[in-house]
Amino acid sequence: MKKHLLLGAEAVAAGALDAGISGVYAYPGTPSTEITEFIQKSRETAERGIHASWSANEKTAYEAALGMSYAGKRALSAMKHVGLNVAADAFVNSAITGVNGGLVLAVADDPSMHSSQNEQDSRFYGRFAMVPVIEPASQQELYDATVRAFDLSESMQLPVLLRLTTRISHSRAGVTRAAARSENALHAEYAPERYVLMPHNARRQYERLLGKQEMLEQLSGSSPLNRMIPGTGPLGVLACCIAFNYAMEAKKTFGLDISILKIGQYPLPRHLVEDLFARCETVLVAEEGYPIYEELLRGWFDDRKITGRMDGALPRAGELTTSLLAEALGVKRPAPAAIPGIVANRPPELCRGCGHRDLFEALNRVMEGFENRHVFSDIGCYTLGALPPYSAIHTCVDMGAAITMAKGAADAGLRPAVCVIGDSTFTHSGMTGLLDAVNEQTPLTVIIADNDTTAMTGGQASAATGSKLRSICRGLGVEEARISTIVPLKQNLEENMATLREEIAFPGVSVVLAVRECIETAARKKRRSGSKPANQ
Ligand SMILES: Cc1ncc(C[n+]2csc(CCOP(=O)(O)OP(=O)(O)O)c2C)c(N)n1
Repeated sequence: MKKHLLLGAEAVAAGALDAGISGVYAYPGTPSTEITEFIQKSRETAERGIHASWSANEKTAYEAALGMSYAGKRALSAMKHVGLNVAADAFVNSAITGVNGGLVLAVADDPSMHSSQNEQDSRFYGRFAMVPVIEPASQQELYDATVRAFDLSESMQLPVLLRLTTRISHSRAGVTRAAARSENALHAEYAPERYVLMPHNARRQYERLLGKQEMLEQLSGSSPLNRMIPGTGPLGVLACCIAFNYAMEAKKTFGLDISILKIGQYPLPRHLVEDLFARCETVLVAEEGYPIYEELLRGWFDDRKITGRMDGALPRAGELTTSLLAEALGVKRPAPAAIPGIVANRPPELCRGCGHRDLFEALNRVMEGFENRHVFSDIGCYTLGALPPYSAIHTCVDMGAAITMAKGAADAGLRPAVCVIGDSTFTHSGMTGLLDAVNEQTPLTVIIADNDTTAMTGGQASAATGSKLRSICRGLGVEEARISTIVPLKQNLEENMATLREEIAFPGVSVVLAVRECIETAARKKRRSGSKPANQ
């Protein structure tokens, strides 16, 4: 059979296609974006008419996937770890309703925070919702496990959470694909007693969910994702997901006689874990993310037999590596090679020619006129405006928080209250905050940096840009006269400063649309059409 060289994220996408999904519902976010992009570009998506366009945010994505499952078809939802915070209400409650067609939620975590604002561990959500969680350790395993996850979802009538981490999502290996299964027929479920979560239904459904837990543990016990690699020495490793690869590499490289229990499916299969503790005097718990299972095991077994992130054998934060595991297993690590002087630190910066630069230039000059120069902002390429030379924005917490934080600060009396948010972030979760401000006539200026794309994550389509954004703001109740447009270009500096000054002075809600296409997407379009980009 032909092998395909796939990223881990792509292996998940291929598995979902071959499991017969009828749709993927997702919002971009590193390191999960490639799952959806692979499905969007694949031949079968066009041939089968699989739904593959981006959703406005992770909650709308997950709910649409749940709706497709309700209709009897298989659906994949994909997002980054912090996206699951946004989708959490739907996700946790979907464990109570259960599902009809197979529903898999692929979530990519980012330990070490390479491109994220935290390193939260999505396995927590799986445990919290009490659904099966899988975290395969190789690209082939990701493919195979994704296919099986849809069967598991249908047989248990539960959503399945598939967790990836950065290294597994963003590294490539050969994957053999199987023949694709056909899609489910439309068979919408008429079961209001499951899907109408009024208290008497919800209580019964919750009991049903509790009743499935024993079966889920049995299924973990027989899952090919969980297995023992026995040794004869006193040391053992409980290795979750990619930590399994590191443990195997350490065993081989340093000739360690250790037992390794590979864990890739939860709930944790107790009999396999008991077997590991019976074999070994000390067990190193190696998990990327939080020490969730280490903490649990410290309650199950003699605490003194356990080592890991909680006692400092492994660092409490960040990605794991083979050498970190080897050191925790008693191998003396050679001092790391010195970084050659020629390798210089290169902090990230806005692209040369990016419209965000011209926006920040104008905004900084206007803000110089105020004693309070706080500018609330958000997540996107424009977050780089927090760094020199602009240092123009002063907050970035979670998607949408620019508007709501500025509102709260305005309520506290801060003047002026100014915020900058991107087009995709505004439609993701900024719109409701603007409605709050309109309802209370908060003195607030919202600058929407509309570059016609979701640039930060690679240029995916944005849910609303251009005139659509203006209509949304009008629809939310912003006065027409208080919605202005500027084009952030050097030659418009004075004019743009005048507009910003005027809107910031207005004692109510005003919106400034700063509209200029992202130079990267513009260049890509030009390349595709064969001509040289004008702005490069
Ligand atoms: C809840 C959540 N979902 C997804 C992401 C990943 N992400 C970071 S910024 C961003 C959107 C940026 O687009 P936009 O607001 O249009 O700004 P631009 O990068 O185009 O300047 C996304 C999807 C995230 N950080 N948090």
